[in-house]
Amino acid sequence: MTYEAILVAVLAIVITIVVFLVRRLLSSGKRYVLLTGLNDTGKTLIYSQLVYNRHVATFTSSQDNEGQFNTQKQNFVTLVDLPGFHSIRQQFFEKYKAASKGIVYVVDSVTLAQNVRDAANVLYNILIDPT
Ligand SMILES: Nc1nc2c(ncn2[C@@H]2O[C@H](COP(=O)(O)OP(=O)(O)OP(=O)(O)O)[C@@H](O)[C@H]2O)c(=O)[nH]1
Ligand SMILES: [Mg+2]
Repeated sequence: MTYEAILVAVLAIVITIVVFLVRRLLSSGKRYVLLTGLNDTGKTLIYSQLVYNRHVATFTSSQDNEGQFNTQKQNFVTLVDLPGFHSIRQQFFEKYKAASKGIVYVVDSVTLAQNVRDAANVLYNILIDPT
């Protein structure tokens, strides 16, 4: 093997390590998985099933719920159930979006046909958010 080939290989390894470390550093502050969507789509119900393993009677949320979900691989994910009511939905999304590593957008297949325009708008605004 020539000297240049060894140099290129070492350089490739160094770049890979640097990219890996930078990505880890950038994602280290991200710890939430958000449950969002229109109101009455079943977010709080899904949250209570995943966090408490219980099916509860719910009411329209006016606050956020934060809890730990234990995945099959014994990792804990901090799940956040956000209120879906239109006048408060955005403020709660703003509160968590920068620290979120994933977003679950919940739609209710029964009511989607009536709400498809709103559901699409809210999803579109999430997808174009530069954060
Ligand atoms: N959408 C939906 N609702 C269900 C389902 N099964 C039961 N529900 C009931 O429908 C209601 C809506 O559920 P929630 O989980 O409170 O809805 P949400 O998305 O948290 O609503 P907001 O907090 O207003 O954003 C509750 O009364 C549920 O118990 C289901 O499969 N889909
Ligand atoms: Mg709710």
